[in-house]
Amino acid sequence: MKSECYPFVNLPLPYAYNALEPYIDEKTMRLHHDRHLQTYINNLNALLKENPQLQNYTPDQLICISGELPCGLRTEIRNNAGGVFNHRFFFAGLKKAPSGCPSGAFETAIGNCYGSFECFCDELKKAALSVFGSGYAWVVEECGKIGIVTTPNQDTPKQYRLLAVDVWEHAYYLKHYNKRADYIDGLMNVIDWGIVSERYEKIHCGKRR
Ligand code: MN3
Repeated sequence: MKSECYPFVNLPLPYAYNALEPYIDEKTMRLHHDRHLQTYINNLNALLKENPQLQNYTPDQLICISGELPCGLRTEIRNNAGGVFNHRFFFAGLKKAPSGCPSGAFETAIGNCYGSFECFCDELKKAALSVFGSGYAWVVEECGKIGIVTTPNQDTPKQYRLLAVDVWEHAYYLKHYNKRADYIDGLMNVIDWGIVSERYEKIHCGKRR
């Protein structure tokens, strides 16, 4: 879709800035979306302005081809296309509480891989806490199985992505200071398991990425 390519626009959040209160505060959401994500969009637009051969790629496609780019461009594209894709994916995976439970094939896969939703959530929290410095925890799918992985910086996992959890300090510092665990506990109330279940369902229909 053309609108997903250069020049990139910071699309509005799919909910109000205060929709995730009290778990994620309005001020954090405004800064995170309007400044942090906006900066990645501005940087990516500036990079692609200088590199018109890349202007027809989506952020996700830019991440995929970044490894083939010349050294000087590779890291900048990976960081900024990752910053755009990861933030959009993260925000789209959240909703106003109560945010529901896993359903359908995703619910079954969680049971098969983790025993219970509670055990799965514990593992997700552990992974989010284990990220050293800035990065993300992810729920991914690989070969029919659900997995939990982490990435540093704005890197994006190679597997099929189901959920991103942003653990950069800017995601929580205003409300929780340095207490990432408190942020993660709150975040678990606003994860949109319905959309995560839908993302998993799409794999079963063969519509990958
Ligand atoms: Mn962020």
